[in-house]
Amino acid sequence: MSAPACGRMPTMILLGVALMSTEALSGNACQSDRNAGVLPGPHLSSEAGPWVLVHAGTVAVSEQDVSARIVGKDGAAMVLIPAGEFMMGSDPGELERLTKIDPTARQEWVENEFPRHRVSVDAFYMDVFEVTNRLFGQFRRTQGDPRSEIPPDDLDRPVAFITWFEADAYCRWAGKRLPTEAEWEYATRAGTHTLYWWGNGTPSRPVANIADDTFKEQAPGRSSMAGYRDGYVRVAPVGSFEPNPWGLHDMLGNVWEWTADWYEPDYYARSPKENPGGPGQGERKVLRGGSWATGPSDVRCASRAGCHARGQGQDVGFRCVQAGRR
Ligand SMILES: [Ca+2]
Repeated sequence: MSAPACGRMPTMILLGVALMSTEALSGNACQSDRNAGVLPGPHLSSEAGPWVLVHAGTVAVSEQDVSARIVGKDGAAMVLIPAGEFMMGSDPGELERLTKIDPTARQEWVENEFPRHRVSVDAFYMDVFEVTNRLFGQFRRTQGDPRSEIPPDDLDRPVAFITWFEADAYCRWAGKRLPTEAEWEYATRAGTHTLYWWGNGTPSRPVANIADDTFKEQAPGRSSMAGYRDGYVRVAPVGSFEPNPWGLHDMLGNVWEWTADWYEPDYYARSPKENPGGPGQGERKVLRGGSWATGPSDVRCASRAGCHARGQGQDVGFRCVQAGRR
C-alpha cells in the first residue's frame, strides 16, 4: 500500500489527480495476457450463468426473481436484483480476517467501512457485465468521438480510462444510471457476509481477475493474492469468470467501478437506512470492487475508494443499473 493520494487506491494510474504509478505494468495494456485466457469468454445469452437460490438478508430470492433478465437499450444483459436489506460495511472482525490473507493490512485500510449498518434498497436491474469497449465504442460513435475504433482483441474487455462524467453520460444515453454505493455492495455481496462473495480466503479456483501470483512476479512489491492464479496479468474479457450468486460477473476485480455517490470517508455514520444515495456534494466519487491490479484488501465487498470525478485510470470502468419492477 502506498500513500492514499486518491482515497485508498494505490495501484491506479490517474490523470488529472496526484497519483501516477510508474510500475512495469503501466505499459501497453492488454499485451501480456492476450493469450493467457484460461476460461471461456463472455456469456451473453440469456440462458447463461448458473443460478442458485440464496437469501438476501431477510429477503428470500424467489426462483421467479432470479430468472428475470432483460436487455438494456444499449444491448447489455441485465439481471433483476430484488429489493431487500443487508448489512453494509465492515464489522470489527474485518481487519483480523483480512490480515490472515494479507499480513501487511492496517486499520486505516478499513476505517472508512465503519460503522457496519443495516440498509434497505429497492429492486433494480443491474448490468451482468462491466460495460465493454464494444458497447462504449457504440456510444462514442453516436457522439462523433474518434476513439470509437477498438482493436478486435479489446472489444469484450471493459472500457477503462474514462472519467465519472463519461460513465454517467453513457448511462444516460442508455436510459440507465450508475449504481449507488449501497446498490453496488448489496448486489456484490449477494446475500453473503464474508470478505468476498466466495468466502474469506484465497479462492480455490479462478473466480475473479485480481492481482495474483503472476502479477506479483511482474510487479514485485505490489499487493497480491498469494497462492492464487487467475490466468490474467492485465484486464480480462468480461465474463471470463463465474458469476456471483446473483448472476453478476466481475463485481470484484477486473476494473474498479464508478458509482453514483460522492465519496465521504465518514458517510456511514449518518447514512439513511433506506436507499442511501451518498453525500449531497463533493469532489470525489466512490469507486468499488478493486481491479486486476489490486490485491486482497481492495477487492473486498466492503472496500471503498474515493477518486476525483475527472480522474481516469487504466483499471477504472463501470456498469449501469436501472429501476426494477415494483
Ligand atoms: Ca489477475
